[in-house]
Amino acid sequence: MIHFPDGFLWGSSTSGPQSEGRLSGDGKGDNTWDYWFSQAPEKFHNQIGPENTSTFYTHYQEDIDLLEATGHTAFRTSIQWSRLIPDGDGEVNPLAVTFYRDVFQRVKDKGITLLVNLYHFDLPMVLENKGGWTQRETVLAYVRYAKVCFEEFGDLVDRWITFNEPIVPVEGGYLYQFHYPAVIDAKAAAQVAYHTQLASSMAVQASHEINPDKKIGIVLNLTPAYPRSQHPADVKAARIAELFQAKSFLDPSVKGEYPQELIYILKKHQLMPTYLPEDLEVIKANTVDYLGVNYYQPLRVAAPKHQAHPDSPFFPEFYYDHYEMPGRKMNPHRGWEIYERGIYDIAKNLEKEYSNIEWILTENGMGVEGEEKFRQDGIIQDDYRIEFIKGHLSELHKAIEEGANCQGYLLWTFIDCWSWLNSYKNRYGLVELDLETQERRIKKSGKWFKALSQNNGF
Ligand code: BGP
Repeated sequence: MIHFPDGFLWGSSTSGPQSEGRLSGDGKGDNTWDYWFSQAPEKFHNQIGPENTSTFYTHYQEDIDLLEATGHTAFRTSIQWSRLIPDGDGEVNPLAVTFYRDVFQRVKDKGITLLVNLYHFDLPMVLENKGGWTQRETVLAYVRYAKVCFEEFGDLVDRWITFNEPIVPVEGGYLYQFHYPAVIDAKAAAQVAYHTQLASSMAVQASHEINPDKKIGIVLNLTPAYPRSQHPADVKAARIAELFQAKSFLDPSVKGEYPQELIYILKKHQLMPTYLPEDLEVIKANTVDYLGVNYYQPLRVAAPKHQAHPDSPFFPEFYYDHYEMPGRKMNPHRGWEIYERGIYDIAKNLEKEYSNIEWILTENGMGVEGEEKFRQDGIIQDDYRIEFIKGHLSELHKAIEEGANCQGYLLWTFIDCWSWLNSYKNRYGLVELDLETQERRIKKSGKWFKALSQNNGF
């Protein structure tokens, strides 16, 4: 039996835009996903858009009962900026305040630790139309929004989160075209990344002023970049991939400064963002109290085979190729590698290089396409998910025994939810969602997870 430390948190993560859905008269404004879907529904799997997410807005009372039924001692969701302040920087929507207060109160009444994220890829469209995160005005609007959240909900939230995986909208929106505005513009990408970091640091500052007793962190998708071999060229490729993928937010968020080598590369390619010297003081002085770590799959890279064409737009892949390791273990239902040891390596890296900062594993999970084929006697028999969780928990446990400062494990996700361009393609939940009827049914993993939580191990 593997036992976790007393008080270790067990639960799951979801987000507002992926679970709430929209109801006529709810006062929510459009965010970039609402707009993009209205313009290009064909980009979204089965043309299911953000309006039809898992109806948490109307089912939350029942869903919070399911948190208890699946053994949650912690739950993470996000506030939708476009619900609270529909145009991003104007009036507060009173219906949103009532909704979130009721949700948070009910979670608290069950004795569940509540983690609330302020931003999960969802920019109000009015701000996007003014240039979005390329503009400093968006930073200021975000900080105002964050302060409204701290003031309206600070009494109910246990831990705040400034952003979820901030590198993803940078890559998706400005390099690889899977988030709006889906352009290819590395200079804008660097500016957006910088403004997001500044917004996060300023929100940390505001939170510490308004709710000094509350911890605030940032959620990063961290994976070490594993080199193909120990050849110096492969090792260099991995070091640079990690600068872009992880250290671009990890270092300023935890250490208060950017890695010199990243600055050097950005300067070399004329990609340095515009900034004010005093911003760097703000970033330096307002590091996070804890980290959320999302981990699904490792990043494996090799030295690039080819040199970039001088006229090609800049991509981080000028410095590395993605690499598929022969014999890797796969989740064939999602097309992602499974590498449990990644958790241990992340934990060791945070322990050694980031002063053993407190952290929570805020996302880890197994997406499965066509999961209904695993239904037997009315229940999804997701033994593969149980094995996936156990494998990762074993590595996490080993790291904790050796001194890692991890305080909890949150699975992605609670109830199958909508996921950006993938919509409902990949199912991740402990609870199955019937898209036709909106009925919720606990999967085998949901029952197992309750036992895991009750036993504080397996
Ligand atoms: C994470 C995001 C989540 C969720 C998850 C699964 O990176 O934080 O919002 O989408 O990935 O992704 P997918 O459904 O594409 O497999």
